[in-house]
This record gives sequence, structure tokens and C-alpha cells, in this order.
Amino acid sequence: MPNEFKGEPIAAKGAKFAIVVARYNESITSKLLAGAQSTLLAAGVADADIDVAWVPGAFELPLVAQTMAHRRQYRAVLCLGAVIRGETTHDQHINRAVSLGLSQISLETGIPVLFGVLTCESLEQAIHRSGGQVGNKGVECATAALELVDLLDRMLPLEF
Ligand code: INI
Repeated sequence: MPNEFKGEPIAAKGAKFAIVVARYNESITSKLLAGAQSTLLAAGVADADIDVAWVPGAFELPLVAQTMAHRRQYRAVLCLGAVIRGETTHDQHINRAVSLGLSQISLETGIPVLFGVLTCESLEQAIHRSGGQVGNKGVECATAALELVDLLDRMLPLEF
């Protein structure tokens, strides 16, 4: 039988979490934030162990996520935003930079950096994914963060 490692979405004792959230499309991102916070709290994370930083738009998420990750106080950094396609290719540039930037920070620091950014064709799609018919990306992001922290804790003894 191989050894299997599987994390659970439970709060590690005393674990602190950072949430970086974009103000652009705030009617959507505030719902992602509420979803992420309530998921962390429901899992047993203390209110005082959640720090929230607001940035102007999704493009600014990587810099602040990197700053949070480098503090080495947080077990995970959750990044929330809503990019909605307009008449130009602006959204594509933002999405590419943010997705790449966040994954690079995660690999560089070894801290889970979660991609809770909606990349939608329309406001309707974003509404559906921020607590509507298609779930809440903030909840998904927080659940994934909890699972990853638990998984890394289970794997820690394997580090050399
Ligand atoms: N920022 C978003 O978070 N979502 C968007 O849909 C968006 N659009 O479409 O323009 C957006 N633009 C702002 C961008 O993230 C930066 O804040 C801005 O370009 C300054 O760097």
C-alpha cells in the first residue's frame, strides 16, 4: 500500500491567514471576501487570526500577496478579485499577470497563495460565482487554503 497524503479543510491551531482583496468590482469581491472569511471562521480560525488587505484592482494582488507571504506570519495568502471582460483586451493582460504572479509567489515562498480571482465574460457570470447559482469563489479559495495547510503539515516530517 502506498502512503497517501490528504489534507482536510480544518484549521491548524493558531494558524493565521491573509486575505488580499481587490476593490474593483467591489459588489462582487465583497461577497468573495464574506465567503472566504465565513469559511475560515466556520473551520475554527479565530477572527483575530485573519488579516485583510484591500488593493485597487486585481493587477495589484501579486505585489501585496508577495509582501504578506514574505512576512512569514501567515500559513496561506488568499487573493480575491473579479476581472470582467470589457471591450478591450485589458482583462487578458490582468488575468495573465495575476495568475502567473500569484503562482510564482507561492513557489518562491513555499506558502500557499490561492487564486480566488473570477475571470468572467459578464457581470452575470460573476454574480453566479460570488454566492449565486455557481457557488462562491471565496468559499472555494478558503476551503482550498485550509486543505493545503493541513496537507503541508502532514507532509512536513518528510522535509529534508
Ligand atoms: N481590475 C479588476 O480587478 N477587475 C477588472 O475587471 C478590471 N478591469 O476590467 O479593468 C480591473 N482593472 C484595474 C486593474 O486591476 C488595475 O487596478 C489598474 O490597471 C491599475 O494598475
